[in-house]
Amino acid sequence: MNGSLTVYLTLALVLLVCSCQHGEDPTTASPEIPPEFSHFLESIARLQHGASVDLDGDGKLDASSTVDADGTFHLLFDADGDGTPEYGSDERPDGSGSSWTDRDQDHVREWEESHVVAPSPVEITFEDEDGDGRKETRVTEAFDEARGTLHVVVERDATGGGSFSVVSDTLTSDEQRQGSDKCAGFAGFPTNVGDPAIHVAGVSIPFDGGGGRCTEKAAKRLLRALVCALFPGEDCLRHMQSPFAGEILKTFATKKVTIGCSLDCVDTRGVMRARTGQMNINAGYLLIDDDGEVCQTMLHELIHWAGARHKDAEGAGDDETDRIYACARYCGGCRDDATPNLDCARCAGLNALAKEECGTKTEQEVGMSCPSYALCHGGIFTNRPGETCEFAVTKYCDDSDTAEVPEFVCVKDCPSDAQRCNDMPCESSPPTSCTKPPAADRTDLGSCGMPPPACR
Ligand SMILES: [Ca+2]
Ligand SMILES: [Ca+2]
Ligand SMILES: [Ca+2]
Ligand SMILES: [Ca+2]
Ligand SMILES: [Zn+2]
Repeated sequence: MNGSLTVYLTLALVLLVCSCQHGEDPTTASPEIPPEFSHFLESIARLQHGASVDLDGDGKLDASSTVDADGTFHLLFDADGDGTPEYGSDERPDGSGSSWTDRDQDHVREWEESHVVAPSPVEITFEDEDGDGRKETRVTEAFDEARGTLHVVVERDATGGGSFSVVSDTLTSDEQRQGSDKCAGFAGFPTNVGDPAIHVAGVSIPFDGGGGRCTEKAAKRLLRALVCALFPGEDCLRHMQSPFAGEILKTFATKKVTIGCSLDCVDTRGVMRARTGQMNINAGYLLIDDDGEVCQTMLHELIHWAGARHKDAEGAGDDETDRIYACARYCGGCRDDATPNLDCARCAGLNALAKEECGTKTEQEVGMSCPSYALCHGGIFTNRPGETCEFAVTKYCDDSDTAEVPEFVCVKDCPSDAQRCNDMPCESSPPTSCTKPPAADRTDLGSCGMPPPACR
């Protein structure tokens, strides 16, 4: 008991930053590491050996792990601390394994992933993309390590009969998927990855000495970004998108990554090679970007490290609007973010509770059918309901519909035989011979115009 406690404490301390060749005491926490983050790192160190931990220190356990005799690592992640996990993962020592998520805790999984490394790496993902409880999308990603290519086949089972048909089939370079399609992102990546280096959990940032290594200043900047991206970024992700958070947590507990500074692609801040654990950063951007930008770059690459890839054919993330970009911008500090509510809603995806907190707005739209009361009048005894009507529709900030029932506002057009008088005209209605004041337009940005939770 005492022995293992000592081992654990030593481990926890060694996991804190050490710039060992600079004469600093490696057992002293760097002042750049906030105490909450030290707690997070200690929790990860404990998870590596099998434990139940309270990652955010709110008094409720949120992650637990066990390690089998053969080294298989099992992780359960209960992001909201209510005792039911939303994410689970089994990772075998050979690098194969599987993960799942049940975002709404109804015991129906929305996302399941399994991966093997031999004879060549293949990852298969099933996902319920529309939240109807049925996983209709299957993505198969096959790596060819010799050629450095990634073959991605996206299939959909439209009818639910279990037969999948191919939606897209693309062959790209692995780097292209994970960040850059502009140039070879790993040219000049450091081959000497020894000390001096910053070590935080499985992350090492070798610095000074050239050869693609970061400068000490850049390394410390990246460490700050790492702290920012994981804490509170990881906390934000847990709330918004527990699959990303669970995968990052698993990856931190089971993998290593080395960060280099040799990326020199003009418009790319970072690239990630998840399977070999290499992240390459464009040091040029560190000179001009503020901390918020570096933070979101780091979180973006960590999401890739945890296995997520841009799913569109170009591998660019749909003009930087996909879930990876949205979550990295929103949870990565929410600074310099022109569209925080939109990013928040896109990051939340099918997580309706989190999406609601991003804000809602009202849009006035033409609806399917008018109410049955007779608001349009023609000749004597000709009283009819409207032909087309407008409704106030409550929407999320990404324009997706909420469950709220649209509210009738006004009659836009009356039937051809009842155009003498419109009792409740819209602002856009044609004039009638009796003059009624138009109903005020209900379009309102609502809480979509106010900062979402992570930006307050
Ligand atoms: Ca907790
Ligand atoms: Ca839970
Ligand atoms: Ca579910
Ligand atoms: Ca579905
Ligand atoms: Zn990316």
